[in-house]
Amino acid sequence: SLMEKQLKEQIEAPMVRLSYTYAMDVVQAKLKMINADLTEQFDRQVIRSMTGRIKQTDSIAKKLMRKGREVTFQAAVTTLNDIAGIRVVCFFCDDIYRVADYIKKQKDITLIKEKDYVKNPKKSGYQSIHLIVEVPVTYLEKTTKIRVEIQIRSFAMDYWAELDNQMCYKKSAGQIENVERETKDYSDVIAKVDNQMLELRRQIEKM
Ligand code: 0O2
Repeated sequence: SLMEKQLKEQIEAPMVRLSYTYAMDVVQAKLKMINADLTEQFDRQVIRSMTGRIKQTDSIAKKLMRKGREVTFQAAVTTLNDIAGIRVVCFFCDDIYRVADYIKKQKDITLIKEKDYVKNPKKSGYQSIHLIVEVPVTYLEKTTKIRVEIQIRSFAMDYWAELDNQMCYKKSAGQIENVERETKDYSDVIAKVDNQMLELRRQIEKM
């Protein structure tokens, strides 16, 4: 449609994309420092991997429609928190809170919203911590605040989320009763193993 064409033109404009890229780079640079700090402190690798992406225009359009919003650039930049997204995967489930706390302490990154889907998993079984942060991006005289969604999860939570994403999330299979129940059950099983591995690490650390 014309609206989608306009959205595409505006959201894919070089200066817009570069602003989102810049904000993601700032957050990723911070996370690398946090990782170095934590790794030194605990004498083990804390972050396993970190990835960043800019949401594709068709996903932006779909999400706006899902949320009952107009498919416009204005609606996208004001209502969507995850146009820029970073995923941080930690080895252990206690580390995700350490990373989250360190991000929250950074003076140049403002926390807008926090969702703890580890303490309160989604109905699907999805677990992660989501931090929505705002990063100031200055070019010439003008400063724009760019929002970035940081998803922090354990290696085990990531395994579940990746497979769920491939098989169920946003797909009709996710609504089939036994599929829905099984994915939720496996999420609980994985969370149990995740905690047992953490317990084991703590025992080893005491040895
Ligand atoms: P994609 O394709 O991964 O980008 P907000 O607007 O901030 O209040 P939002 O974004 O509407 O909240 O919802 P939420 O649930 O806080 O965060 C949505 C993101 O979390 C999703 O992004 C997924 O990445 C992830 N997620 C949420 N629920 C599930 C789930 O059940 N399974 C999996 N695998 N991932 C999930 P998008 O944009 O929906 O999708």
